[in-house]
Amino acid sequence: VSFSQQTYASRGEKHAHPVIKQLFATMERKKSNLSLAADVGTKAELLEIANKVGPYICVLKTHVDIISDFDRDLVDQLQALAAKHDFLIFEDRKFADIGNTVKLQYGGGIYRIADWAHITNCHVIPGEGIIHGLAEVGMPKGRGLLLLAEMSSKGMLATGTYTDKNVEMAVNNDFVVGFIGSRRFTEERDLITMTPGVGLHASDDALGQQYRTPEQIITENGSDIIIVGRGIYGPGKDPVAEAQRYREAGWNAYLNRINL
Ligand code: 5FU
Repeated sequence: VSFSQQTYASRGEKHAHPVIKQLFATMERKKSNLSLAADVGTKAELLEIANKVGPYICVLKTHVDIISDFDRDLVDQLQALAAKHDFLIFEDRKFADIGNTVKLQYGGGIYRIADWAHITNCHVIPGEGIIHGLAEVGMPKGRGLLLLAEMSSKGMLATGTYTDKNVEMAVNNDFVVGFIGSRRFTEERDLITMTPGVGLHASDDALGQQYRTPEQIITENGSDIIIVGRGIYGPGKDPVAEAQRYREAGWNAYLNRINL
């Protein structure tokens, strides 16, 4: 039976990676396959939305390098919110350099991403060494890595053999727990997919972002988690009401899938 037809709970029980075990258990407890893309510019705004929307999400996705007043206290407070509301933290860093450099970027600098992000991601454009470099830092800390097998934006170049190579590298590296992309890519090791570019009735933005619905992504394509940003906190929106809506839409799409 394909992993797409199994429950998150049963996949979590069998999963070999501690982060994904924890993730599936959280998803089942909260009945949520929703990740919030919290692209706000200040520490106060990030903490506010994480606290408000936290009860409805399984993963908080961050871009820490857009926070103008980032500091260590932000990380401490985010971790406290992750514990309070039961969610994981995914820093959408998109590493893309040689193994030795990404090692320094992941473990060090101002952000010290490996110290607090359960999950991060990378492009495999430099070759497999990028995974090995990140694994040296992240594996001992029990972290997990997603590969950018596809992107959501118009004209993106991650297609065909490049996408296939992502899948091959993921299967062969235990530090990799899944993909960013639009669908389920493989039945090996239950590698998960998280999908950005999700909107209930959003039109594509002016800078190339393309949106699909939770039904297309979860029910039809077999992805595991929807990532939603502006659909939740865009102009004029009530973030709590929208998060509840997306959580319900994502969960119903999942129920429809496992009942197929
Ligand atoms: F890898 C990707 C991708 O292919 N598309 C994306 O949109 C990541 N993203 C991120 O998801 C992007 O950086 C934003 O943080 C988020 C989408 O936000 P939106 O407001 O829902 O469009």
